[in-house]
Amino acid sequence: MKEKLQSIREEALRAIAAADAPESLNDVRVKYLGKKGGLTAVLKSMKDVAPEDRPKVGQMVNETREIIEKAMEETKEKMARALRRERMKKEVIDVTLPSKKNMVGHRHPNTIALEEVERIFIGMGYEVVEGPDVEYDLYNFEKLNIPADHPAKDEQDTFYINKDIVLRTQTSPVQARVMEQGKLPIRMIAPGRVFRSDEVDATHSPSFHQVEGLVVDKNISFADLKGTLEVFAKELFGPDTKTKFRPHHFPFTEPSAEVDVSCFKCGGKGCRFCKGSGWIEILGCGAVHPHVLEMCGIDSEEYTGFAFGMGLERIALLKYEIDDMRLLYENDIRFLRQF
Ligand code: 2U9
Repeated sequence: MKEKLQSIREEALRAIAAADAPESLNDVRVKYLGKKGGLTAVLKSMKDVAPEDRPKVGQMVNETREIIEKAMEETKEKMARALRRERMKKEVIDVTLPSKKNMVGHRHPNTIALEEVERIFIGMGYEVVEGPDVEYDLYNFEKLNIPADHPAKDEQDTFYINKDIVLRTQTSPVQARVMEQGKLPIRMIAPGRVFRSDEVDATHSPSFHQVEGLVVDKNISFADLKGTLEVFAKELFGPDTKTKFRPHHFPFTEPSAEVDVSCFKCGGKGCRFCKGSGWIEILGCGAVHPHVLEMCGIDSEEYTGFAFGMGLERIALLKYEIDDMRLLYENDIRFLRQF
């Protein structure tokens, strides 16, 4: 019996030493310590051992089992340590690698254009004033010298909430409200969303944005208007930009003009971008009509003013050479992330 146990122990220790993975260690455990293992077989043959020898044999079997289990445990830990070292080598993190780039949002071209226009006029001492999108007909039209029968008031151009209330077609009502407050002088711009019943196409949208400006003080002249808009144009489109004032008509300003800037692509020689003219229209302006001053409670004998208005999308489209306004509203990330 002693020789048998000796041979089982040596054979098991050899098998443990030869094991190269936890699975083969387990095979050894099953083969020698399991229900059908060598040691269990010896225990089952105990009935053939003389009763007086059984305690001794049982002790020898237990000693053999302990030796095999200890060897297995040591080998198992050695394997685990080797496996951990292997993983530490493979799964090393290079902390010097750049971090994963998170998706960062982008400012919309309209926002960039608005912030640029606001920066220029705030730099000239203007205040930025906002007002309601839903506006009384009184402020959107009548106070601006747009009489009841004016074509702009027709339903096809204006969204009416009811006969007295509209979606504002321009941000001018904000200026009228400021003038009514009677705090003079005024130097302000009014950015905001406006609404016109237009079909959507490459240059029109029923909802778009405007920036209008208003200066009211003593002795304000058309020369002040020209000088102000020349500085604005040079700031926005570059120091070599030239401006041209073309006579025009608006009910709320007299005299009125439309302003062109020399094409910033060809410097005024004429190209595809400016359709060969060398000039690009950017805004309208004029001296505030005295009747508008009076309707807003300002004495037109003592005070004069000038005003201007521009479409914000038009500025953005020009500055970024975008040829279709609809791109500004489709929220296509491939377009927006370029800005
Ligand atoms: C008051 C008095 C006068 C605002 C002005 C324009 C000229 C103008 C258009 C530009 C493109 C509207 O977005 S657009 O279609 N606007 O040309 N706007 S003068 O004049 C005012 C405003 C308020 C009390």
